[in-house]
Amino acid sequence: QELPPGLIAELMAVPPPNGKKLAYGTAGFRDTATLLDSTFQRMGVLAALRSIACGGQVIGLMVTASHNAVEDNGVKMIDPAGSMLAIEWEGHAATLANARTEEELKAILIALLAIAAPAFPSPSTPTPPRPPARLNVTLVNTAEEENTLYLNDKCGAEFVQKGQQPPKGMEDERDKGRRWASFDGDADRLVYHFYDQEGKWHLLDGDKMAVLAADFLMDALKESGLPPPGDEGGQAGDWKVAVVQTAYANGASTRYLRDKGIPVVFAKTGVKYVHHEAEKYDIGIYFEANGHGTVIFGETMAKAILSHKEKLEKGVVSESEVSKKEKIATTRLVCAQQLINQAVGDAMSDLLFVEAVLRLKGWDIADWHKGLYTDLPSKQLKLQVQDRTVMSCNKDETRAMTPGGLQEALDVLMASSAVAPHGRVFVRPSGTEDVVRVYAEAATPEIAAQLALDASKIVY
Ligand code: 16G
Ligand code: ZN
Repeated sequence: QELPPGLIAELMAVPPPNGKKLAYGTAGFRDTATLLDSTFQRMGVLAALRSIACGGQVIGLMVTASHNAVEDNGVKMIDPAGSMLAIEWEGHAATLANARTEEELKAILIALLAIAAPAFPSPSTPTPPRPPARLNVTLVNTAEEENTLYLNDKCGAEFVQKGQQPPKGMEDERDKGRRWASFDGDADRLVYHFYDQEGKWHLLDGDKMAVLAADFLMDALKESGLPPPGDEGGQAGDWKVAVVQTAYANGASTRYLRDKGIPVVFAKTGVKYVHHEAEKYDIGIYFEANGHGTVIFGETMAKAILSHKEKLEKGVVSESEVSKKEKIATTRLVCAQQLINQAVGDAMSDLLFVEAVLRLKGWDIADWHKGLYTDLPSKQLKLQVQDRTVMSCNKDETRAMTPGGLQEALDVLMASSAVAPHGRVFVRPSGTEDVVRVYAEAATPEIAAQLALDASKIVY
């Protein structure tokens, strides 16, 4: 197995930036655009190798810094199923990105070729793309509309969700009661927002979607009459359903789910962590507050739903009112599975799912906003620190492990009667920027802001 002639020379002509260690982070490489030329070129090469490793299937490269400002850039690799690059390959990506000399480059590429093509598998045929569906939407903040508009500049899911403010272009929207959605640059985040009757603006974030999805799917599951897993003796409740949240989930959403008997588990921030956790369930629902998320159905569950649907259709179960209801609910489960992108959170399919659920419930966005729970006010800060790596957290990032004494000091803050009830604060090092993030929530915006400020003083 040989490298294509001239490849090394081509790569050597675009050296990596001096004195910079490039890392494949939470979602690929992220940096100032001018530092990433060599990385983009090399990820092209790596994508070819990954494709060989996957039997010739299509590999994707997403080129954008997602929600970041236009000076930032990013590149992440997508596996054939549409999911994030297999974790074992993240290390290969970093090694390749940082190789400096001709010898290093050669060694790593030959090693990767050997990993990718041990037995020269024959390429499989890629699945043809499906024809696009039509949806009647009004687009705002498009590049055509205004030449000076940059990606994510005063708009986009991050601007709206983190800043808790409407995007640019919404000035005339008060009193119209319409619902709006904001995506991010690579369309894997979605948040909704609207102005109510009084002209007050409201945000519906990932937590609101998680709860809407969980409510809808739990109801459908109950009404479907789906038999329990296993051959006999089980109960319908033996199916394992859970919502996976991160520490950023609004406490009111967690409480609502638990009160309804829907299990909630926590995972580290980042799609790959929450997705991995959700895979442990028959139905795993995950949405980060920032709008990333989806629903995944386990294999046993997916099969059980389909065979139940067949049984109902064949009339094996009697034609009663009950079975009519069961049929509708089962069809909803089947359709939800087909509509939702189970490979990864996808703003477009999430939007279609939300639209469908609202339609079925007969809800407008105000009903969705009021009908489930009311968000606790929250406040986020980002702190420039000398070295964010001195800070580390436990597995689900709900507690700081180092530096020593930090969590204890935060615990003292949370125990204070001034923040009771509902006061909660946590800190974590960002996985995408050189900062430490602080999140606080409490019964009022003022208390949340004060709690965030007090926590920042402890960090400094
Ligand atoms: C990335 C992650 C997102 C996470 C965010 C946290 C993906 C596709 N994106 O954008 O899930 O919420 O990082 O950023 O995994 P932070 O570590 O800077 O707070
Ligand atoms: Zn994104």
